[in-house]
Amino acid sequence: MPRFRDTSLLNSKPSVPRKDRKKNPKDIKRTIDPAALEMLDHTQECNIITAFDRWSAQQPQCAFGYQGICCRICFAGPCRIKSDEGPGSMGICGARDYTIVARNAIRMMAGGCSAHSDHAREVVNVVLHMCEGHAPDYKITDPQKLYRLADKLGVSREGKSDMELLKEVAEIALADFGKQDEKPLSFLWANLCEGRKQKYMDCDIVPRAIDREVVEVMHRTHVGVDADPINLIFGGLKCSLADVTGEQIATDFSDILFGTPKPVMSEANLGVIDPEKVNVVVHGHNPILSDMVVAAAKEMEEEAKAAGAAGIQISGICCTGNEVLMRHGIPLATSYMAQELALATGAVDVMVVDVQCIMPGIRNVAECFNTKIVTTIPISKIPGSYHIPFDESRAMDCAKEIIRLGIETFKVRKESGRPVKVPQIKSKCMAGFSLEALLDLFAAINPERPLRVLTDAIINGELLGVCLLAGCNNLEAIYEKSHTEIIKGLAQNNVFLVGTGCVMQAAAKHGLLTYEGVEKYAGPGLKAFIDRLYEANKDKLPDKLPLAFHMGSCVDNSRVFNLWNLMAEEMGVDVPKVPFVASAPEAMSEKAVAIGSWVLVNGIPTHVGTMPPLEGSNLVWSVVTCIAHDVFGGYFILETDPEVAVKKLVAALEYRAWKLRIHKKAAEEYGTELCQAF
Ligand code: MSK
Repeated sequence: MPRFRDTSLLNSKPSVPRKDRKKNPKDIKRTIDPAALEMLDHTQECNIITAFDRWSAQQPQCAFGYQGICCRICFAGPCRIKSDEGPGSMGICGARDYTIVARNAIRMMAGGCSAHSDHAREVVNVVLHMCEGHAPDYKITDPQKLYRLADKLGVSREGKSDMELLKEVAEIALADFGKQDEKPLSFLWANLCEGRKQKYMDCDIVPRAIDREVVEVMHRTHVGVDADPINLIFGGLKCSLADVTGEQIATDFSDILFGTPKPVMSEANLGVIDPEKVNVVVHGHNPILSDMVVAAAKEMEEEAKAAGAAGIQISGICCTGNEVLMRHGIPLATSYMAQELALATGAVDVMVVDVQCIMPGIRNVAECFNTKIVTTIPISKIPGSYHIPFDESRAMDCAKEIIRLGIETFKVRKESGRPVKVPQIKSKCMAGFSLEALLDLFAAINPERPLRVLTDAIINGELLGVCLLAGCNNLEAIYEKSHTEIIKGLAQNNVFLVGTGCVMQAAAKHGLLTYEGVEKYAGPGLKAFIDRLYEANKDKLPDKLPLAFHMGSCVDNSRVFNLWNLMAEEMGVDVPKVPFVASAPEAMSEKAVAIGSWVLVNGIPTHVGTMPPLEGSNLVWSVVTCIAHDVFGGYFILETDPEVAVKKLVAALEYRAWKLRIHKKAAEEYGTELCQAF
């Protein structure tokens, strides 16, 4: 086989070694978001403390924790290992650096899996209760999605009402959480291409039940159980596959309940907060609550006007913001790292939260104003906040109670005459690209085989490949700088961009979810591809297509998981041969660790722009960056410099596309099967 032109960039080693990763703790203005910068001046002036100040106060952070070699799983410790001192440095129990780093890492995977899947369980429970008549405010909004799901799971639809069918499908989902047999998870197996199924069976990482895999990780990482780093990591990877199953369940049932997203226009950044309106910010993750709040606000518009407001402005933060943006075009206030800055405007009347990514610090900022923080879920409370328990049997009443509190707070705000500070900064954005919506765009060009539109564009070289942009914000990086630079850099290299979570919120805020973004940053191949898609679909689109395609919330990474499995099937290969990469430029949460792990196991090279706590063990480092490639085809590219990250992601895509073309040519020339080696 001819040699690939340049393999120097096919490596995972960060270009900046640990000792040179310098940060200036005095510079708290670690962002490129103009609205956040304006608010940071304001918070400094008013002595309002936010995450940006706390980041500074935390410097320098513990080097043991940073590298993953602080062990706290029993209280004989904490034990800190100096791996460069060799085998003599062990925990009190004798645990070596590799055991400690691997144990810590897979506990993070289990944490992420718990969060995604508990979110999913809540959605399925609402569905079941609705089918039994106990959640009257919910309904089946997308029956077609239900039918497709039933077909995929092999559930007969004959003679069943929609509610009966939905109940049967929901029971299969619930079984995936707690079944006791050794069979694979239904919602995982129904979505995998054959190559991946075989790989997971060969590697003995087929998850059996979501809850069981989390419990197994907690057990095997208890003091004195599993000390073998490879065994530990493979156990964690099994749990990460349970995580994607939870995400799949959450997405599928949310679409059935609230509708499968379609392209929609909206706006993003703090400028969407309107001081003349009752401002209710939905924050967290689960659409079970936020969708109902959106519906309640529509019904209560007149009540708000009677109180002297110009109306009700709902806006979103984090992934519940993504959920209501995708389905209803609700604007985004901001993303994870700037959640306190939204409150520091003084114009938010109620911030209603459910689960995940809610900083406890929001309560302190809210106290500076009359803002009400409302928690709604029994497992997620913040001292000093209001708690309105969200009860699915009277969901609309609960949502109205929250809006009413917003109206009352608005009245007090207006009567007080207290000034507010809202940066007049916002960007137009297009979102709503579910997998179905993407396939629909492709189908306008090739109705029989819609995915061919994308795969052909890659094979003929118009596109270099596809990149999933996922993950959080992390002040280890400059807030939203890596996100935006990586999006622009990949677009210039003709990479088709799909994304979820807070990355897409950054893209929305910086004008990258618009056609103007295409005109400014897309390479000629990507621009031609997006223009062709638009031309074929212009009658049904609200605007020209954007530079990056927003596919939803964290759990909606399942949509992208479906996309690359379908691409693999369309191309007749296993996933590691598909020119697909992923990037989490500012990863932060345990959920991001779980996602990154299953993306890797799926066979996708995965860039992480903030260093995960793995550097304490060379062995674990080698497993996730090198051995993972040989076994699964995916590997981590750990790179803090966004410019270098773009080069490495482009190199990974070029290598895959080059190999695929050569193998295809060889198969055609010699009349053989397409080589499956990656
Ligand atoms: S909200 S998990 S900070 S993407 Fe899903 Fe953003 Fe990460 Fe939370």
